Amino acid sequence: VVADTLEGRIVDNQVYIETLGDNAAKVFEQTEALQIIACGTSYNAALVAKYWVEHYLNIPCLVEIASEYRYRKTATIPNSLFITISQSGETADTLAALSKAKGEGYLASLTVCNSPASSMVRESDFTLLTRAGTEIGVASTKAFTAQLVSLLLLTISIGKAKGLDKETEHNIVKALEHLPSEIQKALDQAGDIDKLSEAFAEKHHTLFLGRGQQYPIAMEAALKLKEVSYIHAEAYAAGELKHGPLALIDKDMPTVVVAPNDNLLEKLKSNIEEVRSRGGSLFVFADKSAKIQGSDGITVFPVDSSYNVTAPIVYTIPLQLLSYYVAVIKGTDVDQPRNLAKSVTV
Ligand code: F1P
Repeated sequence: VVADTLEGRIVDNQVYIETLGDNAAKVFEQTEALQIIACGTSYNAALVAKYWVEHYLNIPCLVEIASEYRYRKTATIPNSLFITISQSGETADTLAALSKAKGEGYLASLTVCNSPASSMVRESDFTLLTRAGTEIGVASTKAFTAQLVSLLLLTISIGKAKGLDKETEHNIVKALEHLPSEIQKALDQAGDIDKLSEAFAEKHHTLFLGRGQQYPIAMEAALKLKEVSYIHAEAYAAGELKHGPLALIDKDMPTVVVAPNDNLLEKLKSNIEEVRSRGGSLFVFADKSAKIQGSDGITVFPVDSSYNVTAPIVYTIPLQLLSYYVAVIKGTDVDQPRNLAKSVTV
């Protein structure tokens, strides 16, 4: 899916996004802020984009859940671009937010969408197709990784119109080119995740922790576990632990930590210790180079990810697989979870 999403969009180390059309570059040149609106998994993708946009483009990126944005009095940052993200392109709240945005003074609207023939594509000025194919399952999985790849391509595209330096663009493109093989390596670990999932199936709750651009990945991992295995799961920015969630830690509360080897790793190691010293059992998805030791109470699952910028996409794979295998053990219907609909049109 990731390879399909990238296919033809990187040529000679440059990003080309044909579905956006020629006029997009003119709008991007004027763009001084982004407002992204989405629901569910698509909202978590938007939160990752916020980290990328503010880090690489140095412009504000506001992210809001569609069902909140559509009903409140909002204020628009001058010269901002309105973006919706949706797998189905038919989600009622996101469509209503798009319709509301038309009277709010945005430069233009753009949708990152998986369905070419959808209402969202029809109603938006620009479209960036995610090309994830048909999602059979109700819970978004391949649409999520395709959204992330698309949002990173979009970040570069906006960046180019706003003078992003060539070296940064080149480094991000290099990371994207290596992504399909990194994803494949993660998929090859499915058997190990299957074994790991046994530790979760009997539990009633799970905590997920992440920092920086991996915090939204922890949120998505918690959402997936909830959706397909019906285990109560919550995600926290690891720095928030001491502001409340630490009270939940005991031997019956597994804590999953997303721990790539980045500039936040040392902080994250202290958070791991905060949980371990209170008797919590930890499952740390860590970069091989992060040198996190497994011990009593700490199980380390190695993840191979060489590029910081694309690490959120790579770490998503084992976490999605974890939900899948827990659901298989519990015998829930992974493709059609109870009470959920593929396209939330009301
Ligand atoms: C949003 C969403 C999905 C979720 C489920 C219900 O849909 O919350 O993320 O997995 O399918 O709807 P969309 O706007 O991305 O189609």
